[in-house]
Amino acid sequence: MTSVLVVIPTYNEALTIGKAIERTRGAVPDAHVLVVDDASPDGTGAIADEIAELDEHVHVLHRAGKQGLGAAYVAGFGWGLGRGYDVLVEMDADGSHQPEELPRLLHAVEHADLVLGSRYVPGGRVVNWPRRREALSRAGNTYTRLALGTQLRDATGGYRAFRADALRQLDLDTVASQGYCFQVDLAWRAVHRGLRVIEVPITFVEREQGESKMDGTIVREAFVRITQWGAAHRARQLRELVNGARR
Ligand SMILES: Nc1nc2c(ncn2[C@@H]2O[C@H](COP(=O)(O)OP(=O)(O)O)[C@@H](O)[C@H]2O)c(=O)[nH]1
Ligand SMILES: [Mg+2]
Repeated sequence: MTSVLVVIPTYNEALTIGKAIERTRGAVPDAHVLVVDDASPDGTGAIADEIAELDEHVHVLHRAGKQGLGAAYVAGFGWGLGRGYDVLVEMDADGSHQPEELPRLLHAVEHADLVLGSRYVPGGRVVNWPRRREALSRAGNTYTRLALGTQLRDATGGYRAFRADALRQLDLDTVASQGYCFQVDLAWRAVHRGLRVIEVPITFVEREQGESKMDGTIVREAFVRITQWGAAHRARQLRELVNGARR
């Protein structure tokens, strides 16, 4: 049977983490959950520890301080790959990603290397997001498609399932992306390697409790890095074209 680890990064999610774990355990009872907490000042890590003590399917990885979503996932994936899970899932703690949709992602990853939960394919939806936030997300995805020349509709989303053997091919030790461009980074690495990446529709629901950690630094990092990856990709294509013409 396939063993599944759902990795949930947290920073100040004391209000949401309990519910996220409970819903995940209910939706996919066989799966294990790993909370990766960056020493949240609001005590999220201690709440997760209490749950883990009572439930052997729940684990907690404590990190020294806030180092960004990307670093938290790299650490969580390392933990899970080292323990031999077959499938690793990314999921937010804040209720935006609905655990009840996870069985569909897990079903899809039986025939793919990476499944992206997608807000922007037919059937996908965004609920309660301020219009500005949705516009930013859509613009980010359009820019990503143009810069990298991919077909992906939602490369910035954070609800995904990876096959472990696919994840091992993505050279996680070289990932430097800290914020949400971590998501684009991994999707791009997977596409670039020729892995099977598919999108399945999800309904993303804006959080009702706690606060978003999204800020201008995260948006700028994403813009700069995606532009660099795109330029490097175009330069490579151009070199191949010139070399091909010479031959
Ligand atoms: N461990 C860790 N988790 C983080 C960090 N930044 C964000 N998160 C978590 O990543 C998930 C998505 O963040 P969120 O603020 O909801 O982003 P938004 O949905 O784009 O507004 C949540 O579970 C956060 O608690 C971080 O620096 N470290
Ligand atoms: Mg959120």
